[in-house]
Amino acid sequence: DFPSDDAKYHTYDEMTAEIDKQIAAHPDLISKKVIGKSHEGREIVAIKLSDKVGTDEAEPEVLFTHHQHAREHLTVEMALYLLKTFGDGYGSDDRVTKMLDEREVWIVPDVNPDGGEYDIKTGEYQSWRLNRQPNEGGATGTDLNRNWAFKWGCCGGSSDEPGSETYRGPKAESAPETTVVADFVRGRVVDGKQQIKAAIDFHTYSELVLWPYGYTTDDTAEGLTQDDRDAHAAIGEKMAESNGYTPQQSSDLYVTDGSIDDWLWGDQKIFSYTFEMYPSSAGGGGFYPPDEVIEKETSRNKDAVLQLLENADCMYRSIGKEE
Ligand code: 0X9
Ligand code: CA
Ligand code: CA
Ligand code: CA
Ligand code: ZN
Repeated sequence: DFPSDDAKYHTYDEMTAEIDKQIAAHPDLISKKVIGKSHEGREIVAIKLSDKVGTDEAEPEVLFTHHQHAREHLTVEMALYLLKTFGDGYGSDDRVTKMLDEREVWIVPDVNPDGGEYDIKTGEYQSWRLNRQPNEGGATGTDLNRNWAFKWGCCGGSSDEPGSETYRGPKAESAPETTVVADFVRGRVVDGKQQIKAAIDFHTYSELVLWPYGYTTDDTAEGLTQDDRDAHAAIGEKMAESNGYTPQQSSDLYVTDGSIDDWLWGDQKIFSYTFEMYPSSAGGGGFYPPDEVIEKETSRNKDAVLQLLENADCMYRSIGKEE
């Protein structure tokens, strides 16, 4: 379990109970489906929020993913915050109501449940990042955010050594957790069209809003035109204005390959962002900020999330170009 000082954080079971409670309170608005299982057999779920939640309507879809990295527990709280804010805000909060009427929101609250549970198992944090899949040679774990099937292992932005904190796995999508989420995203292609238009993958920490690509420091690249880059940047900068994070291309931080944001854009043409949440530096608690900050640091992203939803029908409007 979490250390008693941090009891407000949710374990996997507590997260599941909270999701089920929100669904019971708002059955017309929230549903969930099990999209697959982790290496150790835990259910990975996708929560859907929309009016007429039981119907696949022709509305832009937006995806939020959380907790690829085990020790980044604040991102699960971010998912639960979104669930509560949208569930309870429908009918009273005008922006929320409009977005649930006109969008379909998907939340994958826990991409790496095995790693997350391992990190808190002893009651003392383990600083664990990876999943819990064994490797040849004895080291455990793959960095899920280096395991995606776009430019996998291309560019020195990951490691081929089991035991490394950025071990990319023996091949792309070798981790079941990656495949489960990738299959879910691929499954949102209906009549040849990807329904998901935009996405945020939540991490901690550094207070950043990042956009593709991570594999190259070039601003544009194959499949990422100047307009694509400019629209990512325009909306990324506006979102960062609202939460006070720093906006930049992800490779400005450091080069990565096989990360989810590059795959979402490069393979699926989904506008994709990585948010690095609180704190801005190790001084604020690093990967383990105290539970007292959860409310403030999750609600801090409400406006940014609404902005992304509001732009999702036409991301190019942000640069004065309708599609
Ligand atoms: O290295 C990562 O995967 C992310 N940082 S973290 O400290 N949470 O591990 C940053 C990923 C940003 N996206 C890309 N660089 N593509
Ligand atoms: Ca506390
Ligand atoms: Ca709907
Ligand atoms: Ca739909
Ligand atoms: Zn991370």
